[in-house]
Amino acid sequence: MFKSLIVLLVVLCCVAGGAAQPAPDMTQDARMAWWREARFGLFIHWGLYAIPAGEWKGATGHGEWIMHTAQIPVEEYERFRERFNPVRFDADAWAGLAAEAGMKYIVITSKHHDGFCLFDSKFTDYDVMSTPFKRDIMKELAAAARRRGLRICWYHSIMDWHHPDYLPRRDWERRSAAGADFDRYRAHLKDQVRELLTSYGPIGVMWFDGEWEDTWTHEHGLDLFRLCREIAPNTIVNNRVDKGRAGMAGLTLAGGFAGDFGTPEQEVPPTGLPGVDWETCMTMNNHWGYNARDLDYKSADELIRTLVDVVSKGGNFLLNVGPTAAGEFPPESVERLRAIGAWMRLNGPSIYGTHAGPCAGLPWGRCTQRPLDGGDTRLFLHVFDWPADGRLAVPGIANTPLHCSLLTELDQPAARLIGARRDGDALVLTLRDVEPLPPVTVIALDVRGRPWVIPAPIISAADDVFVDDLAVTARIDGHALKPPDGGDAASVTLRYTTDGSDPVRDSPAVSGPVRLQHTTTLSVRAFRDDAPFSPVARRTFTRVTPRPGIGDASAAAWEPGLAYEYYEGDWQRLPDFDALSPVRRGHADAVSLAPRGRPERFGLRFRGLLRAPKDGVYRLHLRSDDGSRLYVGDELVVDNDGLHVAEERTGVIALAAGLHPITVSYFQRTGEVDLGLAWTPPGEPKAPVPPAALLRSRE
Ligand code: FHN
Repeated sequence: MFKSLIVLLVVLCCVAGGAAQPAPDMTQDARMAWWREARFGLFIHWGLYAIPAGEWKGATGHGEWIMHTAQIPVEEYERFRERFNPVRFDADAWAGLAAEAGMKYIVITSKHHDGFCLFDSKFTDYDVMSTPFKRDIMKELAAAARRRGLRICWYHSIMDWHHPDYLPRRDWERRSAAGADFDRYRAHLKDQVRELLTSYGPIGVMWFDGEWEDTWTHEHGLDLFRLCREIAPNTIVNNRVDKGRAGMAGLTLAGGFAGDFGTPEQEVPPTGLPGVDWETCMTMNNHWGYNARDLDYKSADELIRTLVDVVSKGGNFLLNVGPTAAGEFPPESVERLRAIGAWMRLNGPSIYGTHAGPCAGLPWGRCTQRPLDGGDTRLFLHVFDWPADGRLAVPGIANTPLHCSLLTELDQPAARLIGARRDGDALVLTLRDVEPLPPVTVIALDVRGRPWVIPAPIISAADDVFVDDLAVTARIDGHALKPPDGGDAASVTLRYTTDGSDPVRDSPAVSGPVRLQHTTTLSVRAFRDDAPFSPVARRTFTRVTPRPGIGDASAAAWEPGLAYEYYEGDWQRLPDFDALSPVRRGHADAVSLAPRGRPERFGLRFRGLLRAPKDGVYRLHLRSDDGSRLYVGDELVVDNDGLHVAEERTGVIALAAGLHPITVSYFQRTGEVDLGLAWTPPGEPKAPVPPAALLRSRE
C-alpha cells in the first residue's frame, strides 16, 4: 500500500504541478530492482573537513561537522579550499576497493552540510574547481565506478551552512541573515540537483540528508522528490528528501511522505518490515568524515555479521569510509574492505538478491532466502556460533528438506551433504563432519515449496507482574498453520506447563485462560498428531506486593497539582538537576510544557504525589521529545532519556491504594518539543493522568 501511495502521489503531484508529463510509467519494483539485488554499498564522506581531520585548536573529536562543532566562521572555514589538493586521489583505486569488497554501489558526498561541492557546479564557485586540485572528482569517480560495474550515487545535503540564502544560521554565527531568501536557496538546491542528475550519466540514488530543520518543509520535500522523478525517473530517492524520517531509526512515518527507502543510521531495525525498503548506513569507526585520531574501528568480523544481520531482516547495508585529505582510504578501512570482500567472494550468493529469512530470532545466527525455480526455496543459514555438539536446530520449519550443504560446496560434485532430519518442530542439521568457516559459515538448505515456518505460540496477559491473580491466554497465529502452497490448515493442540519444562504430548491442553496465583513460568507449544509442531513459547509472571503509599496524608497537607522547577542549559541527556539552580519554581496542574520559558535548551522537573485509587498494577506512559524519566519514590519506572523525536515509553509498577511520591524530569535541546504523562490503572483504559490524581505539598 505504501509504495503504491507514493507512486500515486508522484503522478498526482506531476499533474497538479503542471508538469508537461507525469513521471514515465516506471513501476516502483522496476526502479528498486537493482538496489534490492545489490544489498551492499559504499558510503564516502569526503570534503574540506578531511583537511583538519577532526582536530581544531587542540580538540580532536570533530568530524564532518567540524565547521559547526568547532564554531569556525564561514570566512575562516572557506580557506580550507586553498589547501584542498588530494594528489593521491585515484578514482579507479576507490572503485576497485569497493568492487573488491563486494559492494555494488557507491554513495559519495557531492555536498555535505558545509556547502562545499566535490563536483564542478555551474551554480557556485565553492566547489572543487576553485581548489588547487581543479578536477571534477564526481566525474572521475562516476566513470571509474561504471568501469567496475558499480552504480554511482550522490549524497547531497539540504542543509547548507555556507550558502547565504540558507536558513537558519548556526546559533553561534555572527554572519547576518539579512537578505537571506530561503526560496532562492531552494532554487539553487534544485539547480544543483538537476546538474547532478543530468551531467554525470545515470545516477543510482539521490541520497538526501539534512532535512530536519524547520525551514525545510513537507511541501519542499515533495517538490524536490517530484523534480528527481521528472528528471531521472530511474533514480532512487531516499526518505530524507522529505520530513517523514523517524529519527535515527530512519524508517518513514505513515502519512504520504516521499522517499523510496528508509534510512536507519548506525543501527539495525530489530526486525525487518515486510514490503518496506530500507538501508542501514554505518561508520567503520565513530566518524563519517576522516578523523585521524579515531582508531576505534569495528572489526571485519563484526562488519560482516552486521551485513548479514541487515540483509537477514530485508535491508541494504551502506558502509562508510572517510578518505584523507590526500585522497586515500585510511589503511584500517582498506583492510576491512578487503576482509569483507574475501568473505563475499565465498558467500555473496547468500547476500545478493536475497530476502529476509523466514526464521527470526535464531540463537546461533541469521537466515536469508531466495526462491528456486519450480517453487522450492533456498534458505541460507548464516552460522555465527558453531554448535559444539555439531547439532544445528532450525526451529519451526515445517518444510521437507531437499538438499543441504555448505554454500561453498554447493556446486561441487563431491559436496558433502549435511544431514537434515526432523526433530519435533525443528529441522536438525548434523554438522559433526563439517569445518566452520568463521566469522560466518553459510549453509545452503533447500526445502520443498515456499517456506512454512510455524511460530511459537503467543502468550498474552495484562502484564508480567500481578498482585493477586492473573489470567494468561495462549494462541497461535492461524495463518501460520496454513501451508503457503495451499492445503488445509494444520490441526494443532496447544499444551502447557507451569514449571518451566517443555510441554509434552501428555501436558494439559490450553482450553481458555490459565489463571495464576503464584510466580510462574508458563511454557506453551503446539502439537499436531501428538507430535511437537511449534517451538516452545515461555514467559514468566511474577506475583508482587504493591508498593505501600506514604500513609494517610491528610487533605490539609496537600493540594492539587505538582511543584516544578524550570532550568536552562544545553544537554544531550538528562542532567542532574540537583546539581543545578533552577531559573524558576512554581506549581503546575499536570506534567506538561506549560512552565517552559523558551523553545529550546531547557529542562523541567515535576515533583509531587500520585494518588493510586486502588491496589494493583499500574502502567505509566511517559512521552517526550527530547529526553525524560519518571520515578516513583526512588524507583526508576520509565526511562525515556536521550535526544530523540517524540517517543512514548511505558513502565509498570504495582501500587497500593494511596499516595506515592513521583518525580518527572525532562529536557529539550532543539527542534520539536513534546511532553506528556498518561497511565493505565488496573482494569481501566489508558488516559492522561487526571489532575485529581496529582498532589503537591501545601508548604
Ligand atoms: O549530519 C549527518 C552526518 O554528518 C552524516 O552525514 C550522517 C550519515 O547518514 N547523516 C547525518 C546525521 O544523521
